[in-house]
Amino acid sequence: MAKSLRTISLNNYFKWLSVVKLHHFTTPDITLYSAGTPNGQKVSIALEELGIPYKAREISFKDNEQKQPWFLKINPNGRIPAITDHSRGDFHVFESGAIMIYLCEHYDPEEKLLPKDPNLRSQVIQWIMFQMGGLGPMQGQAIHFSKYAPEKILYAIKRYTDETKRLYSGLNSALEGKEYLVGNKFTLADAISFPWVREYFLADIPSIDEFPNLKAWVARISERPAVQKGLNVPTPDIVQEILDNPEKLNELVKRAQSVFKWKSVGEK
Ligand SMILES: N[C@@H](CCC(=O)N[C@@H](CS)C(=O)NCC(=O)O)C(=O)O
Repeated sequence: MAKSLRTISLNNYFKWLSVVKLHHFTTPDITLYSAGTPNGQKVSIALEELGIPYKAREISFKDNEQKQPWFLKINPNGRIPAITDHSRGDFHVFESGAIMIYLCEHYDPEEKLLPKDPNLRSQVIQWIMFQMGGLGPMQGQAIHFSKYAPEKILYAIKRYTDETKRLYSGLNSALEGKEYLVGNKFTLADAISFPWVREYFLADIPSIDEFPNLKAWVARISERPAVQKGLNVPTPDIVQEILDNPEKLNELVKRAQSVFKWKSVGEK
């Protein structure tokens, strides 16, 4: 590992000490391997919301670091995010949803993000599965075909964009009369889908005005201080840069295209 680790959470370290005293836990020592994408941001948002001390290690897609042998030992799937929990014998976890559940199982004694009540817990896990099996893969394809594919395949763009909007409408209905998806408080259910929905415009969806509950939910979550911190790990948040300066969209898409060099999905 040539790059140095960046310690980003001294505040979390002190916050955590009080939790340790109260619940007799050991202090966590976690490395997060990530890049500035929604799948990585979900995990840094969870870490920040839980107030867990951690170090972030940026994985360079430009150098294809995610496919290097040392990283494949941590995540055989060769993708970010992943974590290593040094406080539990260098235990590795990959797949963002699995990481978020792991963090709560070990480091959420106050049930901040994952309730213990079986019904509420089931509801949170249902939204985790919805995101991991539906929203992430579908919106990911919508973004790929509308922004990064070397040729414009209208059928593929429409198929994945329509499916993403269908998934948004499910979220919008679930949010009717509610501020958060489960149990009237922010949980993993919200943390996992939020970084994807907020970048709807990358998926050829010009606005989410037709989903007013979802739009208000995005605005509400964006204001959470821990969420803002998590979005800027391990690099400054590009989506916010585009939201602030929409004319930067093309420039940033070009930058991403050059990083992936037209890499197709599933390619090694
Ligand atoms: N299901 C995985 C998806 C991870 C994923 O697709 N990560 C992307 C960035 S968002 C990645 O590492 N891409 C690099 C590559 O495909 O080589 C998860 O949720 O952790």
